[in-house]
Amino acid sequence: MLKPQSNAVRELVSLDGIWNFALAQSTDIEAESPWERQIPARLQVPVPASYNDIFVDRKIRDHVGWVFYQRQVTVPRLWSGQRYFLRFDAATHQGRVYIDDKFLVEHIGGYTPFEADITDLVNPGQQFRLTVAVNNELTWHTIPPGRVEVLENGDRKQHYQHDFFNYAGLARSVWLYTVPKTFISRISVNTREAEEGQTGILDYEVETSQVIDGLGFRVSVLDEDETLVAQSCSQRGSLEITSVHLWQPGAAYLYQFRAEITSKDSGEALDICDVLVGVRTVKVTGNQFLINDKPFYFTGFGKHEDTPVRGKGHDPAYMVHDFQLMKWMGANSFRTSHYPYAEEVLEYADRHGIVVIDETAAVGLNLAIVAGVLGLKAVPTFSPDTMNDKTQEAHAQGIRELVARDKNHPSVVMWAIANEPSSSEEGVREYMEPLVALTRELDPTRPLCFANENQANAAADFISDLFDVLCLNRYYGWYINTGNLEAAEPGLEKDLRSWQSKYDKPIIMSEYGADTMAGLHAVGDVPWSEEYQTRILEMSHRVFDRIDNVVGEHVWNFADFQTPATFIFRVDGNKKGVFTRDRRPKSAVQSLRKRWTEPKGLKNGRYQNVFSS
Ligand code: GCB
Repeated sequence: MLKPQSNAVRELVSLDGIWNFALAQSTDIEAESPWERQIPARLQVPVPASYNDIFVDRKIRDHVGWVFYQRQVTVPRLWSGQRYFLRFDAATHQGRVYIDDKFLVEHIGGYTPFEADITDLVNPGQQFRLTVAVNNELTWHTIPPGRVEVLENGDRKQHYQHDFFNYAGLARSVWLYTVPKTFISRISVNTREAEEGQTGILDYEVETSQVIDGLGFRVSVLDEDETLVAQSCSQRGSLEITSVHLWQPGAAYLYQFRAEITSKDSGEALDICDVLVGVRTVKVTGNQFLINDKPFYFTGFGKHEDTPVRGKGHDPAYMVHDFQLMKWMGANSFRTSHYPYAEEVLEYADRHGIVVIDETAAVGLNLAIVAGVLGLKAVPTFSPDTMNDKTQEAHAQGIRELVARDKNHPSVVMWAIANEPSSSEEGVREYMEPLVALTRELDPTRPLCFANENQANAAADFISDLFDVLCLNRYYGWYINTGNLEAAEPGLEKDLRSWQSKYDKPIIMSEYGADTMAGLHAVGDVPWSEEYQTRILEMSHRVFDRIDNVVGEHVWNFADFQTPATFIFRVDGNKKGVFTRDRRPKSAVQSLRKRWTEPKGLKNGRYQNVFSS
């Protein structure tokens, strides 16, 4: 889905700001129909932001079910003759939109955009009441999954298996935008290098809202100096860029790919749509991950979209600051754990040469872990009563929407289709195999991975052969061998070697680390101290350097983040960040920075990090 844009022929109006807000009084929102009237301004919320931490009322923070957002919107009179759309960058986890009294559109899936054409519903110059109902409930048939329990007093409680707070609402921007009557509706660009290297090839396809008989069409590619480097009049084909500037990790170069519908007579542009593309290749060969045919070593983090007050609300200041901190440390990459991030994040990564592993919201497909933590009898994860065909279909839809939104971003080098699914349980292969096939069909150019959890070790796991890269989440020294690094080091090494010898695929350590209270210092291996976090990371690095197939290390986590209140083993959230939630460094940052910017490179000089000083 194309991101809306403003240019000579398209207009874009932000509907961000302060909206009126109300909680649903029951589960039957049709009976309440709040869209039929003005929601009073007694409660107001900012958009974009999760609503949970904005108020002081626990009933709002922990509300389970529907909430309503409302504001007035006017379609400019000058938009006559155009088509106009409402676009929501995300509604977490389900959104229903109403224009005055009328239902417009529904979308399920909390981290991907949706939109609807309202041209035939609202006239230019007309004001309308825009109401968005947003539901935060997670069930066995949503991605991520969860379960709602009805308590004795009738209150409803949301349970879920993932380790981050279920922030909800309109956490990303809302837009009103125009396109001409006949418009460009989809652009897909894949890039590669011609055999001889100096030439870049763009394989592209442009869809229009209707067949453009009687109109002209052109695509043009401009370099960063705005020089035209390739052009064509065909809606699909391949374009060649000679003396191409490749998009490289740490040294981005973006071409502007412009599609235009034109007047046959004058050649004037009737619609214009731009996407920025980078020419680069990604490949897995043997035990290497290659970007532009060069072995790449991932340094960086699993992250979260999580900041104080805003929850998962997209915030450009935090976004840019996080990228600055990562670059300063020599982090060349991150994983969008555990859901697709705001598209602005990918645009920034494209622009600055940061490599991204792009993950779906399929986290918590694992009833064994929670049972283990709480000492309960495990319920089967994959069964008609738990994760079933409907869950799989929601997951497939999540993959379709992720690939559709992000496939043109050069920063995205791999799809992670799930985090820690129960991959040693019966039924996992039947569940995952079709999803792997679907992702490969949607995008044959990028490798695939999932993040594997410790219980599904190399001997027990049923699905790793389906993937290109082994991403392992391991907590030696923390959940395993707590406080005992002498035992943790050989344990981690044995574990990694077992994967290496079984599959001989590239291995990325997609999570490792330790909870750490900023300011707690201790001599010796004292869990929660800053020194212990550093020592766990350094122990892990010694092991990675000894294992050939390890091609990357993503520390869990970049920053501390909020978790559900019911997790009493968390103190105001997960503290595995190397930065606090307000982005102050813990001492591990210096050790990581030293390793990742070491001029002699990583793995005894085998890999030069792009941010090495
Ligand atoms: C994991 C999960 C991540 C958790 C982390 C932890 O394996 O993938 O979501 O936050 O462990 O800190 O326990």
